[in-house]
Amino acid sequence: MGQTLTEKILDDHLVEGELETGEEIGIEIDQVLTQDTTGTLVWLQFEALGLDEVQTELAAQYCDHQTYQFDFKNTDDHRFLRSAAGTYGAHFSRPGNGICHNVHKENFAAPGKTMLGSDSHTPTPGGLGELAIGAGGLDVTVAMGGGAYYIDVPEIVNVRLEGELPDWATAKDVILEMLRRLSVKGGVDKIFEYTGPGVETLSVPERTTITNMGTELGATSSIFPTDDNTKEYLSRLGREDDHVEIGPDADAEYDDELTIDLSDLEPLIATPSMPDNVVPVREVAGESVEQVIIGSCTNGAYEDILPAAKMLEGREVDMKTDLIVAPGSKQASEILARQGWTAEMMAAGVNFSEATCGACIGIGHVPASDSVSLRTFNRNFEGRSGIEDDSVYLCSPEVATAAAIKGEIVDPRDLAEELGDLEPPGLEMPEQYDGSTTDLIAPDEAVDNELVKGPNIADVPLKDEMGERLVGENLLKMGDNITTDHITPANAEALKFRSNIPEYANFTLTRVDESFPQRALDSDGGFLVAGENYGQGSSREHAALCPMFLGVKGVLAQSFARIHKANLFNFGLLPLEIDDADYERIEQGDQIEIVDDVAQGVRDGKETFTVRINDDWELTAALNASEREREIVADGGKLAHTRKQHSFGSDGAAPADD
Ligand code: MIC
Ligand code: SF4
Repeated sequence: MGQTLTEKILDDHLVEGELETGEEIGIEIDQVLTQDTTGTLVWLQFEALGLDEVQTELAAQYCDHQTYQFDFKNTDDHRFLRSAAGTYGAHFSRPGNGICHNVHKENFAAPGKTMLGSDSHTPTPGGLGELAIGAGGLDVTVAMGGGAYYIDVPEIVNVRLEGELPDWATAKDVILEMLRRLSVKGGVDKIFEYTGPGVETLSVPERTTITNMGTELGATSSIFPTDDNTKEYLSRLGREDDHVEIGPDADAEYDDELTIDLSDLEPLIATPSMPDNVVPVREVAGESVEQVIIGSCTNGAYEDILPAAKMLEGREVDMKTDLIVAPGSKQASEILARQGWTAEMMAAGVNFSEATCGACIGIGHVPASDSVSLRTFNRNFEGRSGIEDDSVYLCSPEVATAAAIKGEIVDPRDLAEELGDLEPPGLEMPEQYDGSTTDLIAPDEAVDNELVKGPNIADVPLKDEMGERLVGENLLKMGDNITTDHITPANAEALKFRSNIPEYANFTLTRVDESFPQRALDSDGGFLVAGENYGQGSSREHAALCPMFLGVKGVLAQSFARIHKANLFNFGLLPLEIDDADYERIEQGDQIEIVDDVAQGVRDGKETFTVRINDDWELTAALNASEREREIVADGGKLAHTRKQHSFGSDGAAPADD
């Protein structure tokens, strides 16, 4: 039987286990990506494990999320990251050089490689045939130390693309169509492999828009085969040597299949406040728009900004609307500036930002109260923009620019008809991506060789081994699709404490219940209860670490998002699954006791636990965990577990993780 592309790459990197759907395997990681708001913990944990040199082929540390440096704490984080990259042997991308996924795509993404990144949109280079997976920081730390990455082999879904995109429909509409069909939890534990005749009609930048936003499906990763388009793209980047021809065998068998006829697509938009609330743009046309932002790791590339520039030629941004362009990389900014497009756009009313995540997580350009903001981003979770009752829509650069011109949501096809001379801009790449690389410091150019820690950089808290008894109060009952932005927000006020867990913990779940951190601290510890897809969104391990710091011992949920569940294990919190009826019955404030010797049960492979509520009734909760995850959680988390299993020599000997 032939292999899928995913199976080929996994097979090539397999160090443990059987390549069977649902089985846990260990794979070797070639490349590692970290960014500023998750990277500080990654390096602190690298230090805590006693490792002294990066063991992967390549590691790159980016500074992209909080580049405005509102507080010295952010700047200290960046200085610490530069010192860690220099000390341990990673590339360092300076603040302002661009968003990790964009800069990585331009400089390092390579077909056939595996990558692990401490950011949920790590799968972006799947558009170039790299198998890239987002994970919690501690998993990234261990991989960077040379340890395997363990994962249950996901289902591999064949997404067959047919036809060709019509005018004004874009790659963003392909992924919005996937979200419309499958929802934000439709991709959990799945890898989407794109195949079919439609693939060759899409350029690499279009493919990376799709693989980037595959994360919003909850997917483990998304990947395209390589072809002449990949080769050409790499050669424009000056990296033709990285090209490898890879794809699935003709007789590959998939776990599932779906077809998208590209020629049926039309401009789509995700309405507030979930990326899967997708409708045709025409359904919401006429809605007045006060702010439009073109940028982010999904649609902030040169190829995304140029269409906006072309649409604005000879036109102006509507007077009631602000149009902000936040390029994904400084290279994109530099090339657009040299070509004169930046000046043209400025003259048309565009406000140019530095290359940063910024507004995507509510840092800068917070929308006005009671207003509509249209963004080319990937997430519109309620409140993420920096104001609680926000109204954020997600769309392509073409739809965004049309709205900026008209001052209201409009299908660009209708605007073109109204204006008479508005042509579909299409997709164009520069002859060569020839921006300067001064902001990327290679390991052999490192400027530091020891860690530099500011006063806000604290040690990572540890948890004790799991005991026999697990009891406590139900501290908070939540609904479905609780995001990591609800658990540990990423706005400017909170983000400066990403390297200081005791301080950051004060923000835990305050977006659901302001009194939560204090109540949790005042209690003798307890549990969280949630509905479906708990912990969707970001890879931030803080969403497990902060509750742990406040005394949370476990989470009872109907289901979990993949990365968050791994983070719960990694920090010693028990993720238990409960059914609908028990979820309905259990109430906030209830006393929860997990019956029997919990630690022993976890280690012995017990799959269900009896949970006594208020000494009055009982429910059965399931623990879906591998042997390895059971040992990790029972040891009190991965840091304690890894230390217990191995001692690392001063040569940076690799932790095998089990
Ligand atoms: C996000 O888009 O939510 C983030 C901010 O990039 C996060 C990472 C973080 O929380 O620092 C992600 O996607 O993992
Ligand atoms: Fe940055 Fe937004 Fe992309 Fe996250 S989703 S990496 S915050 S641009």
